[in-house]
Amino acid sequence: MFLKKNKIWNLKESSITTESVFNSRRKIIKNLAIGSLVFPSASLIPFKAFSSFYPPITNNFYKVGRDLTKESLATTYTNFYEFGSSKNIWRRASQLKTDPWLLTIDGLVNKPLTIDVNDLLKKIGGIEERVYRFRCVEAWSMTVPWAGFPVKKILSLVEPMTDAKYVKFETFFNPDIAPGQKQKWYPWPYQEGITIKEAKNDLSFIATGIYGKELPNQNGAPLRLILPWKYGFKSIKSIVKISFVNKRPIGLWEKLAPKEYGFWANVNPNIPHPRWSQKSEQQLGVDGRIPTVIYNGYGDHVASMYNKLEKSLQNNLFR
Ligand SMILES: Nc1nc2c(c(=O)[nH]1)N[C@H]1C(S)=C(S)[C@@H](COP(=O)(O)O)O[C@H]1N2
Ligand SMILES: [Mo]
Repeated sequence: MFLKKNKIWNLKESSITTESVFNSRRKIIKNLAIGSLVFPSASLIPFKAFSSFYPPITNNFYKVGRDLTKESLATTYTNFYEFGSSKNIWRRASQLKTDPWLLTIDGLVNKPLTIDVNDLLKKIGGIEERVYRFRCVEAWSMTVPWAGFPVKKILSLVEPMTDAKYVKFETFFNPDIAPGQKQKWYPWPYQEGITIKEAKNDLSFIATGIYGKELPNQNGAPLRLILPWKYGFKSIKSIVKISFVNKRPIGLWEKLAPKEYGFWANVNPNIPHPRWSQKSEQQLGVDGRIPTVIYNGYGDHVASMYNKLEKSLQNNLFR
């Protein structure tokens, strides 16, 4: 119907099946100041102190088999509920000050750390570029070059203790600059979690850049998680804290709607979201839909992690 005649990246937020449908069900009046989207030129993206790390060297190990999404789409059609529940919050997100930016790494580690992101990148020894597919639970997808480093480098830095079972990530909390955080029905700050095993997987990535430049704020500056075999909501933006814990973290979406947004959230076309199918996806900027692939096509690298799951987590398998 509507979706066939209109491209999702041109649609009003209210007309697509999104996480925000949840809001309308709760009779929340959404802040929809939407006309048509206007795309910025790349030159509008501000440069910060760690621009000296760019452009990064490309790591071609992971193949995508798809064309890159246009940069103007990937940087203007974004989910960042701290700045509002519509996709076109990119202008508003420019209010976030991302330099300096302190990251705290704590919990069950031998060497806890609070460090500025610039110093962290120096300590880690620089960044690399990887092109990944990215699939949102709302069934849109993109293919973009991220710059950053594997999550496992954080583990080498802080040395998790043996009883650390999960890694919990937390976004900033600052309602003065992020108006979405004045909406008290969300359990701010945005949180997400993965297992230690997942954190050690080479695919798990912390992005600091996109398209050969630093991340624009709307894509999660100055550092965000990227887990290309999981639905996009796991890829938490603008991280201020990483904690090593022994209890399974509960993400913001899982807290709000546990039957719809579970812990694993591995991309799986055979398990529909309770309110829509996951069988196919709409690539940003590309006409027509393509079939969605299990683990978003990364099964060779990740499937073995899910052979033997803890009993308590099995009913939370893919959602
Ligand atoms: N802090 C925070 N991180 C977040 C979100 C958010 O609202 N807040 N949205 C998530 C969702 S639902 C998706 S699909 C991706 C979108 O990433 P992108 O805007 O860079 O495409 O970010 C994820 N990370
Ligand atoms: Mo998403």
